[in-house]
Amino acid sequence: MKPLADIFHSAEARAHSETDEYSRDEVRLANRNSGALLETLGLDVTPTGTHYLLTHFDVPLLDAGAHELRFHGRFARPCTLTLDEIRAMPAETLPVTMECAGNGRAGVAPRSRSQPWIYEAVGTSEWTGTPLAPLIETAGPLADTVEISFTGADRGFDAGHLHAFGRSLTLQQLADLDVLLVYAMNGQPLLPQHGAPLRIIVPGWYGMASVKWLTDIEALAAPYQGYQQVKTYQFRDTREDVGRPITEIRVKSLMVPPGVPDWLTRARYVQAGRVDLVGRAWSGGGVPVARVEVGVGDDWFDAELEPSPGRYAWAKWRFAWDAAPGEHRLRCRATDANGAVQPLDAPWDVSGFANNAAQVVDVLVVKPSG
Ligand SMILES: Nc1nc2c(c(=O)[nH]1)N[C@H]1C(S)=C(S)[C@@H](COP(=O)(O)O)O[C@H]1N2
Ligand SMILES: [Mo]
Repeated sequence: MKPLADIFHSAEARAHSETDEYSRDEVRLANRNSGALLETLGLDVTPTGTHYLLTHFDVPLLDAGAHELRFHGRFARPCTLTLDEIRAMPAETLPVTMECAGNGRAGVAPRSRSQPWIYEAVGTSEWTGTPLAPLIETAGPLADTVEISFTGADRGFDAGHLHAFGRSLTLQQLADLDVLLVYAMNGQPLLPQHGAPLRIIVPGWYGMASVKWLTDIEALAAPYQGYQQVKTYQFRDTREDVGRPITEIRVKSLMVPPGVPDWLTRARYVQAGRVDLVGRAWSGGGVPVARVEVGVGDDWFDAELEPSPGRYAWAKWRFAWDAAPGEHRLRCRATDANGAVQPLDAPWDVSGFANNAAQVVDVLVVKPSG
């Protein structure tokens, strides 16, 4: 192991990995940040216990009874709200599909050493809370305010920088996005790992914007410089690239892997005949999905698409596959209403962000026995 001083004081970029072998550090991260079970893609709402998790540092265990949310900085009326006061405000429940910007990272080569998601960092929950915009308006950002920052109670190091997890949104983004200040997930108080007692949900954006364990909302007269805003969540072509901020979710789809799996490889074993393939498709920024296609080898077929249960929630699709005996590579790809289509190969990014390449499921189809 490296000397500890090197870990905490070095701003050196993490080395890429060219191999299919995962380091102990990546396996430990994968154990902490579990992903959704793909078989739950048949459901509108992901069961809370299988919703993916992405926590950079340690989960802070906060006391809901004593929790306070502070509005400070360039506000005309700075204030502090308790959870009871927030719960007494007009409540809204919104189904929102959230996806981690790192989802698909393991499919981008060479691989950035980080949480090695394959497909599973996505899920849909019914989030309950109060709309954030009216609260910001009540606090009254002064005329020189350009951004509002959101800070969580968790802190730690990344590349030698000690920081609290925080993000910001411009006033224009706050006006355009339906941001919710959330205290419940699927009708239950937030679990510790999902941000209890209070978080925000930024619908249509990748998950990093939805700050958990929220303690501070600050009005800023200059753009926010928090590490997770300016350093981590940026698209970069090269390590030297200054980067472009990651915002809306890219169009994507996934299927429930059919048949039964092999324990270790998850390859699928399916009986020949009609196989009902089902899955979900979503896009960012409230843009609806227009089309889903299923690939069987090199042939593509249109799937049947159901209306989505909400502007920011994924839509169900289904396709009846007439499975002939043999080995098949199944894929699915979605197109959104703006005409954006999922690529077949992973888009390049230094940190492996926003890989929305079509899912691949390898299937062995056998003649029905008996
Ligand atoms: N305070 C805080 N908020 C956070 C994070 C974090 O590490 N700390 N992770 C972010 C990222 S990268 C994602 S993808 C989502 C994941 O939310 P979940 O764990 O509830 O699924 O939370 C976001 N909010
Ligand atoms: Mo994430």
